Amino acid sequence: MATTAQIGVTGLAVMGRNLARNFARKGYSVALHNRTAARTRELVAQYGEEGAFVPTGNPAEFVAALERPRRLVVMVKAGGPTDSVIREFAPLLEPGDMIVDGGNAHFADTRRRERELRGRGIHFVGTGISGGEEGALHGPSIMPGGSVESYAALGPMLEEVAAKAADGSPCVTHIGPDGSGHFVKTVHNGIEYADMQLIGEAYQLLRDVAGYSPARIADVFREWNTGRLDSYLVQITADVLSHRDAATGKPFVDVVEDRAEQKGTGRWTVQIALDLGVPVSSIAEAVFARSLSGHADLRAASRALPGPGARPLDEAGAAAFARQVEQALYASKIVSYTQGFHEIAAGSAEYGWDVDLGAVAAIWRNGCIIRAAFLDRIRAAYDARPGLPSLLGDEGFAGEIGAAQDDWRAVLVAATRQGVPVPGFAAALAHYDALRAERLPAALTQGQRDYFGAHTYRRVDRSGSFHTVWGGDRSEVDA
Ligand code: NBP
Repeated sequence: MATTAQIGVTGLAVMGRNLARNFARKGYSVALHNRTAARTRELVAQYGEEGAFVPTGNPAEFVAALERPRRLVVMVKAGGPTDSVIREFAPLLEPGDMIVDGGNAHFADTRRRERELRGRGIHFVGTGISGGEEGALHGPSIMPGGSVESYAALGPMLEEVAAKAADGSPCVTHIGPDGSGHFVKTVHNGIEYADMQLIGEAYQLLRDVAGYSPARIADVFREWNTGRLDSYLVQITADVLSHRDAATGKPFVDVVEDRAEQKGTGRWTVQIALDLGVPVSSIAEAVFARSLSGHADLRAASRALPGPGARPLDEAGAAAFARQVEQALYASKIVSYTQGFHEIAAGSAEYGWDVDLGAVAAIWRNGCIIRAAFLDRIRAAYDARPGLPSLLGDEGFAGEIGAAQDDWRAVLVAATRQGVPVPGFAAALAHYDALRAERLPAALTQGQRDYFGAHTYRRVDRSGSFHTVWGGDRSEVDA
């Protein structure tokens, strides 16, 4: 077979198919392969007119169809299938070729695969791709990790197919070596969980405390979407809330089971944060909230537990409360992004990736699920101060949170009084207050640990480690 394709995609389910079409529509010749050949045939039959596709029937044909250095994109189910595809294709490749894993891999798997393939001279490019099937087709946000050489060969093509931010720049950047791209994609998804949870809490408060209908709440979200909360998730929230179920005529949101799934990446964000010792409490609460929602038996058994009665607000009170909820949502959002960026900074430091946080914010401005006007502000904050230890240290965000905090606290008081669960808002405010605190009860914790386990403590007034002889005369000794 002639060497004709500039890039190849193996794994032609929704994501791979649409990404292959995106490359072809941008003028690249694209070799196609899928374990089950019918998918390859279907793609060519349905979309063959869109560009130069080179369908192939087996791995050897696929590899032979690619120009060198080969760019081989793998879009199969993450985990075992990715390893089996690598086992199948790597022996057919030559030094300098690239395997681009666009699946949702765990970054530790990506580090392992990159190390193994590096030994054979093959570049393994673990690449986060966000935007779902529409994004894959029209322009996703792309987070590639891997060698500098591989980005030189691949980057220009990724820049063509990626989403473009409002200023025209492509939503892709070389994140850093080995697993950095998949790490950043994982945290993106964790932040997405938090965003969705916070929006959900705002909705529930407007429903239960303000007494608004879903259609009215949709209007509120539409209005918020014209301001600083302007984002894809707020926009689709308004659409979902205004939708009526055709079968019953009821609001769609009232006929959907209130049980959500928590899949790999949200959970990984929290697990990785625990390993790195990074407090991502808002993200963790979002994962736990989904998990709680799925415990149907536990919820059924607890439904009769006592709680406060409803205290309906009048029209003016409800409108004032809605304005407070906007403040609480925005302030909580700043905190959850602060936590997510902290996690990326910690991963970058741990693994020596040197991730540019401003560049990460820039490529999330479009194409991905958390795309939002807000990300331009985050990019500007990191660009102005690349070593910014926390987004809350940015004057602009600190000022906005300062202005929001009274309303934020008032919303939590109202939620608690009326028994509306707001774990995301509450965790975000607790995080904020803990960071502000002059003294934390960790001093007491250290005292307890020293009491029962002689774990020692440090003093505020002298260097060194100390232990108090609790069971004896309570004298203090150097430890
Ligand atoms: P799926 O995750 O559903 O995977 C289906 C594809 O994997 C098919 O092409 C299938 O081939 C192939 N495959 C499997 Br399963 N086992 C295989 C094996 N042992 N060897 C070779 N091929 C195998 O597809 P998707 O939803 O298009 O997602 C693709 C990747 O993109 C996943 O890693 C996903 O996490 C990631 N992702 C998805 C989204 C999204 O919105 N869906 C967004 C971002 C990233 P077959 O046709 O022969 O069964």
